[in-house]
Amino acid sequence: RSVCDGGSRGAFVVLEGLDRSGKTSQSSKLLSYLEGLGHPTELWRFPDRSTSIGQMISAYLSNQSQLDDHTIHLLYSVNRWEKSSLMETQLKSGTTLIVDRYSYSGVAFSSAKGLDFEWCKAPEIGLLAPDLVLYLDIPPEKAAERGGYGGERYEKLEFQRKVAECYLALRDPSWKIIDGCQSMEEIQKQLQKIVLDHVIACKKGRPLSH
Ligand code: DGP
Ligand code: NA
Ligand code: NA
Repeated sequence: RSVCDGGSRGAFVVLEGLDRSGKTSQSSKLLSYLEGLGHPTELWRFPDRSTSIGQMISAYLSNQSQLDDHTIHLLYSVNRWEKSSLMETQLKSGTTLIVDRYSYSGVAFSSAKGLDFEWCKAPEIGLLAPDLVLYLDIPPEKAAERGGYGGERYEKLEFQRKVAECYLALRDPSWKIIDGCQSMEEIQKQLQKIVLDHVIACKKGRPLSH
């Protein structure tokens, strides 16, 4: 469903990958890059821990609370839904959004626990669709070596291996797969080119869809 009247708008760009794949650093570099070129840009991330739902997710991730796998799955989804109208407003006002994780994390991390793949996708249906999905591809072993696992619930090699398999099942040909083992500079160079192309296409009125 197309919701845009064709006017100039921002691009909705999602970065996905395993924990420690480098998404967060690359996202902030993209923000500076686009701002430097004069494109209004915001950095978003999911889970957004600032809302009350986000605080429940954060408590779960730091093992301060226990929740059934289905329950936490739905909370992550609610956390995206509660931000969706603001997201749409910002995009339509011409702001590009660089988003660190989205529905794909939702499906990959929960189906890695063994939840049904289709069940996991269901609550994401109808959310705004990104214009571009960038996947930072890094072997789970390599991510684990980066030594930055902060001790949150999912930051364990065995689990990240399963997440990697689920991302693979989820991938579609429109995703841009970036080799996350390259240098930070090389990765940023590749991301900048792809993202700028999309920012320009969206400015020219490519429709926004659900
Ligand atoms: P981050 O703040 O990006 O480190 O994300 C926290 C952790 O939560 C990370 O291990 C990835 C995981 N995660 C992110 N989004 C979702 C989601 O929608 N569902 C599930 N089950 N896990 C998610
Ligand atoms: Na994390
Ligand atoms: Na992260």
